Amino acid sequence: MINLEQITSVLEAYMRREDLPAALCEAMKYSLLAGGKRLRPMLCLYACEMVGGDTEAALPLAAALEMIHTYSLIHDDLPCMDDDDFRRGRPSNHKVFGEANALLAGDALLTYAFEVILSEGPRHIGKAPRYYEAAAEIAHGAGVSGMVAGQWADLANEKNPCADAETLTYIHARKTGALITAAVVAGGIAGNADPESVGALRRFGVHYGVLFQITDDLLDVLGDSKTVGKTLGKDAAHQKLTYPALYGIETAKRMAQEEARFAKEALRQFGDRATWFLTLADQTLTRTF
Ligand code: GRG
Repeated sequence: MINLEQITSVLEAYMRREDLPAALCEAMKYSLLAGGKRLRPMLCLYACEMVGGDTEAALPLAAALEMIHTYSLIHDDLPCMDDDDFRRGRPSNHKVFGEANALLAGDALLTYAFEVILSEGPRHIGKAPRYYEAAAEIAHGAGVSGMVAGQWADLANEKNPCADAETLTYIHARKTGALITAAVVAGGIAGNADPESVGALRRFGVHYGVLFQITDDLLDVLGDSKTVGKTLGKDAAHQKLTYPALYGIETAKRMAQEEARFAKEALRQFGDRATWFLTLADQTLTRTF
């Protein structure tokens, strides 16, 4: 059974190691264990299960995905980036621990993610023979061709009056979509999926990533900050290039519906086994957090 509590208890276990420096560990745990939807670990574990893999072997990959995602949120909230005081329903990491410590807590989560993946590999390679291929997919999604490139382009295009639809797609396919796609694909590869199934999972990830971003942009305009757990209205304040800003709210909503349809179609070959993903796509359209 894959659920939020299971993922949180795996994360807690990884953070319970006695040899980790206590104060740094506190700053890491403050954000990692603060809540959050655990979307990326869920995508990874459900993809592994859907293709008939052993989800136990994918657990370190799933935990690492959440650590990487959490580091990106901590860094994104820093004054030199998106400058946000509120995240996951509580003050941002740097508001509690200071900027330098928040930067280091993020660095520590990013590197610890790969320490977890690599040190757990030998234990799981028997059940997940392509475990390291899945790990490479995560590194690719998180790094220089993925999330970091997207964040770079996002910052570079703030207040850019010439930024267009192509730039918007470039930014969000990487900043948000790359780690989401990596989560789904890594789960499939850890489950030893055949190339056709990996291709289907990748298509789902790409479309679901766009869907997730459009709804994130819409929440920033239409959502309730208490329910979302972060400051809203910031995209407009920073003159960010977003789907509602470029296309208007109604068109952005229609685009989200279309992306949900493409995402669901991508998984047609899995039939009923894709139910969790199909439900997720539908629920994302009306999400409130
Ligand atoms: C600092 C390299 C670097 C990247 C930052 C994650 C990110 C890239 C920016 C955050 C800005 C943002 C709101 C992006 C939209 C999509 C997104 C990643 C939302 C947050 O993810 P959720 O909704 O958060 O899954 P929880 O807290 O539920 O895990």
